[in-house]
Amino acid sequence: KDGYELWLDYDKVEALQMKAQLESLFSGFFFFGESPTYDVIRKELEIAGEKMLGKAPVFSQERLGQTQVWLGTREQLSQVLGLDQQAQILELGEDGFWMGPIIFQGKTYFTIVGNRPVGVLYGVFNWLRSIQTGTFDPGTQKSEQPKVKLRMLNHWDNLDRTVERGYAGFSIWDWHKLPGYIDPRYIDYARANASLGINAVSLTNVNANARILTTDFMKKAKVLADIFRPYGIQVFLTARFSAPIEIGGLKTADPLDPEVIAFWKEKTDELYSFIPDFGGFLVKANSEGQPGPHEYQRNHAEGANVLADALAPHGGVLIWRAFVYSHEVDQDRHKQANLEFEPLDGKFRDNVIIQVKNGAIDFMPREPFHPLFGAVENTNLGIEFQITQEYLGQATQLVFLAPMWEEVLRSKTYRPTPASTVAGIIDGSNSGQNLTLMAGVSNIGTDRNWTGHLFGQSNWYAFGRQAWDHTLTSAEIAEEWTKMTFGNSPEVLSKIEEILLESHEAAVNYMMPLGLHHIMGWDHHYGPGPWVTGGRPDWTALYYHQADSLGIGFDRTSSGSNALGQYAPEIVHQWSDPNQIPEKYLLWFHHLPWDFELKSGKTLWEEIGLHYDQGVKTARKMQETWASLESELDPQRFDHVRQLLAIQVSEAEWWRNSCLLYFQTFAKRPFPAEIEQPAGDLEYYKSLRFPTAPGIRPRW
Ligand code: BDP
Repeated sequence: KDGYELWLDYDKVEALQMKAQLESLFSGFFFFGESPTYDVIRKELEIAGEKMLGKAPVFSQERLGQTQVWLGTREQLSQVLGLDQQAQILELGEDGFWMGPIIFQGKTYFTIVGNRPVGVLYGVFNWLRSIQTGTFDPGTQKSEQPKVKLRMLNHWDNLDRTVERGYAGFSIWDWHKLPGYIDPRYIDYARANASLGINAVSLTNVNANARILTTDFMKKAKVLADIFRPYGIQVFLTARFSAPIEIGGLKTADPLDPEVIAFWKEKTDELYSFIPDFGGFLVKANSEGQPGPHEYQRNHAEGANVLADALAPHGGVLIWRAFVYSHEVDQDRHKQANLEFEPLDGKFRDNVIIQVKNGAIDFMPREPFHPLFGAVENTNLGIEFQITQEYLGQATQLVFLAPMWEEVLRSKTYRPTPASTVAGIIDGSNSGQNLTLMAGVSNIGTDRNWTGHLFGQSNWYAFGRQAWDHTLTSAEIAEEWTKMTFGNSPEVLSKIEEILLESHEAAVNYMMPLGLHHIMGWDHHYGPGPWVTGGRPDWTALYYHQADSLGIGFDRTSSGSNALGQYAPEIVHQWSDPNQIPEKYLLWFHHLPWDFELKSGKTLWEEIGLHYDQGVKTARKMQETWASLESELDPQRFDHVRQLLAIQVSEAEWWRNSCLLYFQTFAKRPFPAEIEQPAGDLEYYKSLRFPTAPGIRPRW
């Protein structure tokens, strides 16, 4: 077992009763119609049947006779569904499904229905999952529909196959051999995504290359779109704002210039001639050196709308990122997105979604939610998470991200209504928006196990499940993934779940506890770098932690940058007070004396030490727990994770020692007696260099 099969390795069903039931069901599937998606379902049932029962499923040609399972759309099954039932299924929307027993002429058929074939596919994957997790009951009815319309992976893949912030090898898109050669991985990738309900992918890096919009590359992208279509997956591409100059031969990319408008229209029309269901463009503009409308004194809405107008006749969506900041702006970086986007509320076309990172800085190990959520009323907002662990241990560390995403999604924004949450804004229930999006920056590459660290798979999985249903808890997702990946043994389950669920807090503790942020290594972002200085101030650590002889932390209250003022008054009120703000966000918003007393009665300096030390201890505990599973797991996966956990523990120690020794130079206080005393000296840690750390962006 090398991890290639992901969570779709369908264990043999041993329980006798379940086995008998499944053998019966697998002896007769009938599809009420035809669709390329049904071919995909047949293939999946073949894989599952072989693996779970050791035999191929039987696909019958007649509705009755030997048939046990019915599959089809609501329309296809209209003759056998009651009117009420049809109405209920219709309510489930484009991607929803219903499953359960239907009694027809005295015989019971286990039935899976969607409004479209892809709904049937989602139902089948859900059914197979329920078998694998031991929750399937053929007698009960179940229906689901996703909470968010676009459940999307963003690949930061370059055309030369390097991956920005990729830690799992190279890009799986082999542009050189496309369109002629179809790597079987494309199909396995589509299958994995569909099993979670992921229905959109942006193939290329947000730091975009205009060449992707040339005819040659459109032909290549078309092949991928054709492969993904039966799996219900739409293709998006990143559009470089200066493409009219770079590949259009124009002198300007001014979005209001008639020739530029014509360029985007022609390019878009051409794309749709190759990919009739093309999803749309994803754009990073005027951020970190990327070109954008500001070069022409136009704002983000003027920039976005020209692309949106080109897409609109085809039903396409324009996703414009809110990740904008500039060191030339005399404002705390935290505030810049709101300063630019709040005044543009209501100015974007209906087919525009603003894609907002979960927090205002940049995918830090923990961030309070982004203040744009709740700050605009007439703008579609989507959320962007980072599945690839750029700031969370890259591919050497096991960090399960579901708890972090859950924390953000459930955060109360208090706007537009007092009960609003981030999840309620992005799924439309609080905001009223119809166009909804959850995006995750992919962690997938050519490594045999897809994600570098085997447990990176749990983050791909968790993202897909939360995008489908953000009410699932991290614990539920951890349980599902563990059962699907390692089987149903109670001991394995409880130990791996424990590891998963404590891993994020552990990483926050040994990297950036109590609201510290952006203190990682320069550029590659690998390892600690609280001393990083020089160059752009907003890329240094000193800008963020502000440690001095008096204390530590970034004052973002009204006495400082007042970024806090961008949140709802309820939050401003609570978080302005260092005694009331949740301590996990303390130093994000407050600069406090080293002797400031925390809820524990200990000083800030002591608590910083205790948190770092606790992080190391938990990492060691994770390592021990894993070691205790040796006899329960296959040697290949066991050893892979064992080795990586040893690296993780040493990296946790490295983080703790570096940060504590460095902060001590300001605090000038001894370390708390109860922690392991940081070994080594600061100069040693500062001298370490990592020229081979992967995933650095190409130079612009
Ligand atoms: C940062 C990454 C950088 C990305 C940027 C982005 O370090 O490589 O280009 O995010 O989201 O976290 O655009």
